[in-house]
Amino acid sequence: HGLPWLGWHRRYSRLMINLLDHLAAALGPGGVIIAPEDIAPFGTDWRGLVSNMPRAVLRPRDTAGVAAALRLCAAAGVPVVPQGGNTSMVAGAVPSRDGAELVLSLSRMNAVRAIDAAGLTMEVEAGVTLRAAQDAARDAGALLPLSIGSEGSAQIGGVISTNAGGNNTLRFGNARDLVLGLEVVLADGTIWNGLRRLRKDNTGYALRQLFAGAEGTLGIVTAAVLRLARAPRQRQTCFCAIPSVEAALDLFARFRDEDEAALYAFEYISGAAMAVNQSYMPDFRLPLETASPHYVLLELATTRRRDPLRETMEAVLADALEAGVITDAAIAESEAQRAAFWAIREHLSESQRRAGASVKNDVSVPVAAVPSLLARAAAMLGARHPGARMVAFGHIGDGNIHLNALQPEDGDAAAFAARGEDLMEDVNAIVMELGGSFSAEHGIGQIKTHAFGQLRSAAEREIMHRIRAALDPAATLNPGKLF
Ligand code: 2HG
Ligand code: ZN
Repeated sequence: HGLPWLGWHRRYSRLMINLLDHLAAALGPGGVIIAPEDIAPFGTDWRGLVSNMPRAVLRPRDTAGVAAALRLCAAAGVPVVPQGGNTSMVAGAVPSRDGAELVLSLSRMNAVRAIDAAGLTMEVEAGVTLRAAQDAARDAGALLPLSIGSEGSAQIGGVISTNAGGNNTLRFGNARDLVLGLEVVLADGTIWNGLRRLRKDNTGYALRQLFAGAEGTLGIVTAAVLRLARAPRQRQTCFCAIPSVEAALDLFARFRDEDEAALYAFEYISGAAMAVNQSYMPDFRLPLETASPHYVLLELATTRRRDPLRETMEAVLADALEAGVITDAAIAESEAQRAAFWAIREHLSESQRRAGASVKNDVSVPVAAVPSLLARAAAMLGARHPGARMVAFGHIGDGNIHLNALQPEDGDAAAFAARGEDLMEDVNAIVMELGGSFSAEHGIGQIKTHAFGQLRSAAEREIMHRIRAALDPAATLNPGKLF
């Protein structure tokens, strides 16, 4: 067995050629890609912040293939970067050094292995996209209650490894809360099959929780058993104009007070974020008569057959309107309209990407502190980063705001980006004072490592280092991330 490309790549050392030859033999046809034009997309992150080409891309078809690949790479001491849909907001799934690492793509492991609609679980492979998993659950009459803007591309392995959050965290928790069982391959090729589908399994360390959110630094997730929910029988979705951030929290409290279990999503969009959308979203149409300084998109849902959900929605809105907590509202009258409301929310990230360079601050604070966070951040930006536009939106019901700063209009993108680290530090100082987190749902990747080193205690980092050293002593799994 020999590789046809042997000889055309002088940059490959003898060791690397040997390794790639063994990997090609282990992974079979299509299992190793090295042509520069084919590997290029695997080296650049979604935001275009980092571009480091891998030496090669590995595409195993099954768990045994992942194990074989990691065994060979460990023996050669070559680092491996696991990659799913490559939608990380913190460059967590691309190499940290140019030309020195291998990317291991989970894309070919894309089987939905089993769905238990009565037991409300599903077993999926790591390369299944979140949307494909949602669709499979829905076809079986259930709900996979995790929804994020990138769900069409994001894959289950990455969703779990980064403990993704999104729009239904409020009601169902983060990705880790949906993980009942996991299958993981360690750096040395050891396979841990923990694909149990039990609601109760109290047998020592919760290993599945250790790997969730570990950003691929402890092992590669190859399959998972996810907890499902019953499919809602009714939904009511509403777009509201609100006069202030305080009013958004007032509205949140009203809905929670009325029917907490029915509150599936409660999202905030600032007027500035909406304006960016208006400029960059194709076919943008505001669902309300007039523009507002703030908006909320909220969704109620219920599995109950006889539940006056629409009446609940209308009654709470009427009271809120009367109290001046909202100034306008539109309730979706069809599935198409509901989709249109959500499209506006889910396009914010893409619109902002098109608008130029930005510094993303995915932060959280106790929910009651959100108004103070936004006010203090706006004042700080005005004083210390004049021209930077604050484009805030996010999961306000969780206290998680994407407090993003966009480069000045007609400003210089490179000059703005050069001050990005300072801006992030200034925002994080406010966040820490309010008892918050500098990364609420996007993780650390290679963009927030500096903040992680500065803002987490020595003890906390030391615990993580020791866990990492125990499972991956040579630190060959996703190097340059987290630490
Ligand atoms: C969202 O909530 C994502 O849309 C992306 O977490 C946030 O682009 C962002 O900053
Ligand atoms: Zn988000």
